[in-house]
Amino acid sequence: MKLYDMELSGNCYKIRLFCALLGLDCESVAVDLFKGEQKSAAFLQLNPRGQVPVLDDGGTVVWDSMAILVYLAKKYGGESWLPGEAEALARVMQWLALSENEILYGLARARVIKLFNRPGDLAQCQQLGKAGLAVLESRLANGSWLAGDGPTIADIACYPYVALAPEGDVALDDYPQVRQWIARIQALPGYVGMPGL
Ligand SMILES: N[C@@H](CCC(=O)N[C@@H](CS)C(=O)NCC(=O)O)C(=O)O
Repeated sequence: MKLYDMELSGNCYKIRLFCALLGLDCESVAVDLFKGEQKSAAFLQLNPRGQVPVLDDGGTVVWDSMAILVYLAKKYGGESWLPGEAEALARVMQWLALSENEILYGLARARVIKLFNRPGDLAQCQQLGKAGLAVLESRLANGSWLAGDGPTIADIACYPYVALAPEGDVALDDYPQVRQWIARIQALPGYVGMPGL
């Protein structure tokens, strides 16, 4: 299994983390985003969006971190990571939606504006990110994990950019439940970190 990867990308880290938790061997193939390798003709054959992460599992190519988490959970993870029952599956999907909206366009974007000097409205991203954190905080006041009694891919999808929020100048001091949830994820057997975590 190969992951087209970038070390500082939280979206790529989601996949490295999930593979580690599942005990899967995954070779990392570095893609240099600063040189624009993700827009090369060869890479666009893998992902027409021109983004990492992309997974190649023995010729099955899947792009987008959310889709890759679903693929890995279904193929190698089992029911606990992605349940099939209607309500339980919908609960996971709710948090995947949050990960691709408030977390990606809020917290992750604030981080790239600060860390990589990317253009964007920092204050607006921080405000959106905080709205997402408030939703997480209220859920985690009533449960240890986002979508059920144990960890699911919802937790893996939300975790990286929430834990990295201080790199976008969004402090986690006001979100004690979120901080405890971060500690619970970091205590999972097989957990691996990334730069900044
Ligand atoms: N929704 C996508 C977002 C992927 C994404 O934004 N990837 C970034 C790195 S974190 C990227 O490749 N950026 C380079 C570009 O867009 O040119 C996912 O979850 O995989």
